[in-house]
Amino acid sequence: MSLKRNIPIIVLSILVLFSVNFANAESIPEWIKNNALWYGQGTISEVEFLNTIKFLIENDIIILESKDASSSENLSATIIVPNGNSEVTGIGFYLPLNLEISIDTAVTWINEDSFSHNIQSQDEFGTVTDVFNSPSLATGEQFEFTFEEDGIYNYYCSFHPWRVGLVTVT
Ligand SMILES: [Cu+2]
Repeated sequence: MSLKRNIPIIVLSILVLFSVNFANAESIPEWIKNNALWYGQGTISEVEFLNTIKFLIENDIIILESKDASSSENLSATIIVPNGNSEVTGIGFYLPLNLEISIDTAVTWINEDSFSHNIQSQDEFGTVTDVFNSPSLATGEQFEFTFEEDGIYNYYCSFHPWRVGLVTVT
């Protein structure tokens, strides 16, 4: 297996796995530009070429930021309380009815109904718990809660107790 043939794949992988910030291109030393040229011409070895990339990373000329680290800081999801949510007829389910999220996701309920609602966590027997409890939310108001532990969370609206929803955290 030729490392040289795989260099473009390796470099592409770095670009995919990380968001790469190239600092000022003028900060790239001349000898590195030459190394890239020489590597393309086969004058220097693969190891020497990789060392130039290593140099760029170690000297913060190529700045790698892990996408995993940056995206886990702002996980978020939304549950809509839609028009018709107050009615007992079966329309107006929470959207989505069962929200599936990862730990540390901030969930925002948005009341888009013309009636006020609240969001009250419940145990599996329907008893209100103090995990998350919103005040009364008028039309357009919202409530946010961040789920820090896995589990299946039931909730309902105390004004319209037939209206139940689920958040599944894994
Ligand atoms: Cu309600």
